[in-house]
Amino acid sequence: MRDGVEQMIQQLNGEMPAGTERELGLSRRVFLQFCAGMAATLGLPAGAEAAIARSIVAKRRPSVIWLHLSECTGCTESMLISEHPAIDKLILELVSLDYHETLFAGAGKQAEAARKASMAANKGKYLLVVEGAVSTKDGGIYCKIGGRTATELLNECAKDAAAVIALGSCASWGGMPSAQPNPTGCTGVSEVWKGPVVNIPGCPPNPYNFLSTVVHYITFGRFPDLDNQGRPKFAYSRLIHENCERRPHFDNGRFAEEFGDFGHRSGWCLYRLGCKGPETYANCPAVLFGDAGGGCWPVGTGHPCIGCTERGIGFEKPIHSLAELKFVTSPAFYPHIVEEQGKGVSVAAAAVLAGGVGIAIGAAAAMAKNLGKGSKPENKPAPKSEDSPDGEE
Ligand code: FSX
Ligand code: SF4
Ligand code: F3S
Repeated sequence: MRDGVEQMIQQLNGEMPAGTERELGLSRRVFLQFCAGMAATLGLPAGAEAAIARSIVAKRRPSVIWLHLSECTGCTESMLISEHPAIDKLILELVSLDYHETLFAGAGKQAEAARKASMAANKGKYLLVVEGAVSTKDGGIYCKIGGRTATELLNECAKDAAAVIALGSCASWGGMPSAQPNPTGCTGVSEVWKGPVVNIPGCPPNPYNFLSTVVHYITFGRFPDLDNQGRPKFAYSRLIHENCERRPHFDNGRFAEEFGDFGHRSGWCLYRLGCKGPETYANCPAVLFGDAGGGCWPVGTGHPCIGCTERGIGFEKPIHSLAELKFVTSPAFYPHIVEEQGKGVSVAAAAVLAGGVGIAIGAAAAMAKNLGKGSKPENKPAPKSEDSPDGEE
C-alpha cells in the first residue's frame, strides 16, 4: 500500500489546493493513506484511491438530512469519538450536514425551518440518514419530533431524497427498541418507507462502514454492492467467526466456560459464553472500533459477540444462548495450520486444505466433537501454575 500512497502523493500534489491540509485537519500523507485504506476496505481495484482523494478534495458535498428516531444516539457518538483521521472532520468535509437533531445548535422551529429549507433547495439530491427505529404503535405517539410522528417525518424526508441510509441496527430492522415485548411497535426504516434503503446495522455501527459507503457514493455516484438485506457486501459478507483472533482456540476445543475463569483470562474462545460470531456477518474483527488499537472490538475485549448486526439475533436471541454454527470456512488470516504441539491439522485448516464442501462437512463433524469436549486444551498439558484457580487441570 505504501507504494500506492507514494505514487498518489506525487500525482495529487499539484491537484490539492493550498490550505487543504489545514481544512481537513490532516497531513496530506495521512489523508492519502486514509483514501488508500478506504479503497482497500471497499475492495476497489488499484487506482480507486486517487478517485476517492480527488472527490473528497473536489468537495462534491451532498446535502444530508439526518433524523434521530427511537434509539440511544450511540451511532452518532461512535462517529464522533473516532480519531486518526478524525472521522467527524472527514464526514463534515464530505457532506453538508444540513439537519442533525443532536448536533444542531438550533432547536425547535428554527431547526425545523432549516430542515425544510434544505430539503426544498436540494430536492431529489440530498441523502437521508436515519438513526433509530420507527415507532409505529398507537398511531406513532411514542416518538414525535416537531409534533410529527416518526412515520410522518420519515415519509416526508424520504420522498424527495436521492437515497436513504438506515444507520444502525435500530434503523435497519428495529434493533434494541424493538426487543420483545416491543411496547412502542418499533420497526426498521424499510418496513415503513417502501423505496430502496441501504442498511448499515450494528449497535453502534462501525463508523468506517458508514464513511466508506458515503465515500463510494460521492466518488462513483452509486452505493457499493448490497446483500439481500440491503447491507454493503464489503462489510457484511463474512462471518465474524471467520476472522476472529480466538478462532484457533475454537478449532482446538479451548473454551471459556465462565467469565473470569482460566480460559476467559487466557483469551480462549467465547462460544460457550454465547458468542454469536458463528452466525453474525460483519467485519468487526478486521476494522475494529474507536481507533484504540488491536483487540478493540467486543470479542477482543473479552465479551461474546451478541450479534448486533444480524437481524433475528442481536436483541432477539438470549445473549448467552449458544450460536448456530453456520459454516466451516477458513479465516482470512489463519495463524496456525498445524498446531505447535499438536497431533495434526486443526479443524478449519482441514477444511481449507481440502477446499471442498464434503470435507468441510467432515470438518464440521470434527468441530462438533471438539465442542463436546471440556475446555482443556486438546494438545497441551494442563496448566500447573497458581494461575489456574478454577481447577483447570
Ligand atoms: Fe440503535 Fe443508534 Fe444502537 Fe444506539 O442511534 S443501533 S441503540 S448504538 O444509537 O440506533
Ligand atoms: Fe471468536 Fe466467537 Fe468464533 Fe469463538 S465463537 S472464535 S470467540 S467469533
Ligand atoms: Fe456487534 Fe458482534 Fe460486532 S456484538 S459490534 S457484531 S462483534
